[in-house]
Amino acid sequence: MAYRWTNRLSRADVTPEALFMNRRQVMAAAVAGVGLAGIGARATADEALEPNAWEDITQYNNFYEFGTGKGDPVAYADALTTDPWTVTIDGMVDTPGDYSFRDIMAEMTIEERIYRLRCVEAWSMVVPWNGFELADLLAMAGVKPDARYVRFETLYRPEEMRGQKYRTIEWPYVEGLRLDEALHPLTIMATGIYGKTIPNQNGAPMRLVVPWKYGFKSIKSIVRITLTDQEPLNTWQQILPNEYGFYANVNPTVDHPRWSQATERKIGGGLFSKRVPTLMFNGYEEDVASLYEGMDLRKFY
Ligand SMILES: Nc1nc2c(c(=O)[nH]1)N[C@H]1C(S)=C(S)[C@@H](COP(=O)(O)O)O[C@H]1N2
Ligand SMILES: [Mo]
Repeated sequence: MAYRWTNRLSRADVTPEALFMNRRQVMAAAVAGVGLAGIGARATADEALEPNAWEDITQYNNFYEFGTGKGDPVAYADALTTDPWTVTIDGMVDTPGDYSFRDIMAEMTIEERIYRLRCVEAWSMVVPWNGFELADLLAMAGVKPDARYVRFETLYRPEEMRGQKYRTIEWPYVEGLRLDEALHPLTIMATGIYGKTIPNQNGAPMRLVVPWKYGFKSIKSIVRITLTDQEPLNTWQQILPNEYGFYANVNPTVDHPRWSQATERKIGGGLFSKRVPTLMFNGYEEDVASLYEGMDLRKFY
């Protein structure tokens, strides 16, 4: 605990809560503005008026379980029952079993971590998470020496997660980390944001946060954690292997095949604000670069 990371952000850096919660509407309003301005003065004044980027931002969806429409998670996530909640921890652990979320919470120490969140679609925010280190949870179950990876699964419950009635992706949503990434003190399980219990739309009751990786690695509403010696095949890698890899480390020098990763649009920076440069490992280079020493980050994207 009390781990000090290099890139300490402060309260002043945090994306205002209203913007964090209403980012879809904010972005949609920005696009409407662009539409009205046409290619007039206002549009040309915006150096970053890239139609594709706008489209990527407004059409992003960050909780496919509730649908692919941009407002779906906010509109439909309330239907999810998060109490009681059971997390199965299995595979290469000493004490596999079903752990109730309440029991987990009773064991863990909750602290605040202010982290950057950089989506693969080139937008970013600064989020004050509340949570505990994943390493502490894994220690509860006891990791066996042969384990090398951790595989995570989101709940599959189509009665409450209406997006799961459609085969947009192969359910359940799956993510994975190498064991050393999972045990890194920056890696947390978030149970709150902005000092409150985490809202359903953001992955209640418990979601992963790995701040040096693209947002899609931060799997929401986790029900299963499996220790394994096989590299897990994560959802986006399975659907679009040329675009999304296993590692998904934030890296401004490795572009997505369809857009640049050199810069990002900071939510809260103003509707027509300049894009800001994307930082290597999302600004956590000093903390995590050693995990990838000698690896070709272009190959292991
Ligand atoms: N189960 C699940 N987890 C998910 C997603 C998803 O669709 N389903 N979207 C991911 C993506 S692409 C991002 S950017 C983050 C967004 O988290 P936020 O909505 O809390 O900002 O959640 C990630 N976790
Ligand atoms: Mo994302």
